[in-house]
Amino acid sequence: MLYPQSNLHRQVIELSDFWDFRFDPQDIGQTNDWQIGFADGRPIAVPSSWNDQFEDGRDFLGPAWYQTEFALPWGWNEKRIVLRFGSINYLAEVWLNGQLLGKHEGGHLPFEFDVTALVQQSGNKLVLRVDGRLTFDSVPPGNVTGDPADFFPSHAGNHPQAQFDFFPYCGIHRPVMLYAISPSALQDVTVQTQFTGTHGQVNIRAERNTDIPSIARFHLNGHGQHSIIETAFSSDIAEANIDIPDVALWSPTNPNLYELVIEVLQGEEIIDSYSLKVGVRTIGVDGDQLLLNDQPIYLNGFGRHEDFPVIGRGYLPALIIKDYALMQWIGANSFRTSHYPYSEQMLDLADQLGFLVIDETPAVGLYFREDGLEKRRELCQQYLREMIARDKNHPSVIMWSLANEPHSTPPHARPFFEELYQDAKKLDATRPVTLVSFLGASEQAFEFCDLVCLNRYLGWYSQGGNLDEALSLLSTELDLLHQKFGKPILLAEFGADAIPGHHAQPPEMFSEEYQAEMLVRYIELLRQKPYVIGEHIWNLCDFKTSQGVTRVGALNYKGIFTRDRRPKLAAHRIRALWH
Ligand code: GCB
Repeated sequence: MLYPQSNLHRQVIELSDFWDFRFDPQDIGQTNDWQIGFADGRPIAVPSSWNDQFEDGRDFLGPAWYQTEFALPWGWNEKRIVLRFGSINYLAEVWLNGQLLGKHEGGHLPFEFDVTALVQQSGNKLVLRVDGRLTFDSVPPGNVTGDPADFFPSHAGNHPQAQFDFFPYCGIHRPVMLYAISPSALQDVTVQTQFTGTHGQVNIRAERNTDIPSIARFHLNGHGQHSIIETAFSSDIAEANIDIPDVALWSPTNPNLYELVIEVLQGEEIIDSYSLKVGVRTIGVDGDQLLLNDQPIYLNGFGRHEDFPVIGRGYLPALIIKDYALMQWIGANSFRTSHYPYSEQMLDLADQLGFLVIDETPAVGLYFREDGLEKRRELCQQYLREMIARDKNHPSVIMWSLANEPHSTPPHARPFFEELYQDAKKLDATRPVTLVSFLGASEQAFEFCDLVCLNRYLGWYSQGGNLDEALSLLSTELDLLHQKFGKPILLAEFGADAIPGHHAQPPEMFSEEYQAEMLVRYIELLRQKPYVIGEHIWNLCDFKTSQGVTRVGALNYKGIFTRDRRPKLAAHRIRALWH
């Protein structure tokens, strides 16, 4: 899926603004024809979560209604016009001028509709019904009833109820865009790269929805390279392999990017053009190592969240810059998009700044009771397809994560994830595929995943306050996991809550000293294990979650920065280790 862009042949406008909004607790909107337009709306900022914008409705998860009006810019006649939503949590239904365009389930991933036949020059009325309610068969799930043993550790008593530990923010979270392209414009581009010695190669596949005879012209520029290659479309596909005799590889220390421009020509006329940044790099697992450009790479970084006061999970460009500044300051080289795909802009900057990203689907807190399993399977497959379609061209994305902490002990969890693993490999054979688990040796997916990603909180949820015992257990477990699976291990989460300003010497739980000591001792241990390929601290920043007895102020305090991005003691200690 191509991110919209403006150039001589394409134009994009954003509909981000103040829109009209209504909560619909009785779910009466559809029977009262709100899809045509509704009265008594109040203003709301789009994009952003609705939860923290008003005095009422913080814990209300839906349904709710949005509406706005727009006119087309000058010159869009005879273009294909597409309406694109970057992320809406969780279920969106969309009407344009009273006509249903369609539905999309699942937040954090984009979807779009061709609106050419429906859109007018002016006075267009766009209406959305957004439902953030979590059900036992949604992914991620919420309001799961039954035997807690089926889904331990559980967040069941928390409010609002979700099967995961972050606030279930709802609404239109990323920009809404309208774009115009030629009816025979490019629909998709896939770039894969490889190299031998100093010789690089970029393989490009361009796709469109028409078989009108056309030529694709590929330009690749940068780092002394100026190539132009032309190939005719064979039906709807055109492919090119571009050689780079003296390649500047992409890596965290040298995030070299080339500029690829693809033009589509019908006769002499250029009817479309699309540009993309390309980083030439390879990634793979070999024995106990993770190899970037054939060299072992060690990941130091974080699990994170898209989360900030007032805006909730809404797109906030300054926050993205700030978080990269903090990660650079502390010396991180990587992060996981726990527990859902982050914005496209986050990945663009990872390409540019040289961060390695484990891209995770929204499948957090999955459980395996039979009821609803088919629906959960379909949603997981859909999210994986959508995530790979969106993010496949980013050099920064080095791995796909199928899920976080599924309750995957039942035997049928194995074929469930094996199928998803195969799907991921079919969609993209160039990246390792993993799953992040708390189960350890009993995680069936570790048998076929390319590497083991483990979450551990010894010294916190168990062995609280007793770091000597915690570290000794961790050491034994890691060795056993390595013996059993024979794969590299990433400690994908470890951490302790620290209330900012709370101190204790000797260190005690919840103090900044305890958090710092626990993290440093974990890292010292991990560095002694040759098969450990990385350490991802949980979490970069404190973040909002549902209310419950283990979450003071409805926050998870495992950040080594506060929610407003100030360092705790641990941040300084980790910086000393990572530089
Ligand atoms: C985990 C989860 C993460 C939680 C964390 C915690 O294992 O993956 O979503 O926030 O533990 O702090 O309990």
